[in-house]
Amino acid sequence: MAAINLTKGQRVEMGLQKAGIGLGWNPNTQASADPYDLDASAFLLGENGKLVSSDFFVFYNNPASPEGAVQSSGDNRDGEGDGDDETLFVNLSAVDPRVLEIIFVVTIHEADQRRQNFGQVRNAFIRIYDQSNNQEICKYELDEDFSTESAVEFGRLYRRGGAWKFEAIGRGHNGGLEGLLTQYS
Ligand SMILES: [Ca+2]
Ligand SMILES: [Ca+2]
Repeated sequence: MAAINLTKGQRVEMGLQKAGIGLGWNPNTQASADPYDLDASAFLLGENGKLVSSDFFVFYNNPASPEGAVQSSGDNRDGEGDGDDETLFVNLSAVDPRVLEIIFVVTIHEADQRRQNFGQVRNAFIRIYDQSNNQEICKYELDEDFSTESAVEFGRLYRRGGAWKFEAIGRGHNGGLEGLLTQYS
């Protein structure tokens, strides 16, 4: 079980309107000849626990959900530089009413072919924060908590009583983004 770093979760759960999902990592040229290309993606699910439609899968080839409520900052392919290298911006007040929960995942692109996992990536993390005050709600250190894995379901935002709440999941996988897509389609 991975360590979960929950800080001031209760307060942030109330009235959370705009959230940022920040993914950061740094290159490690000693561990692999190929760059480490981590990707943050989102599945917007309806009442059956499946994607409302394929357009509601936000990833590097579909950088925004149809109603614009989830938008990607773009695909960073090497993690050069400090801070968040990829961000998913979520405007909860704009989410399509058919969407009941949003699952956030992080995967390593072509991890199997490149024989890569999170343990090899330097300073890899994923976090969720409240955009209104930059307060962090939850953060995983991917290289420590999921060292042998190449895909993690980070957490989910879900509707409850007219408000949105965040729940940390922290479930590692090795099936890549394709495996997760199969699960939620
Ligand atoms: Ca990427
Ligand atoms: Ca970086």
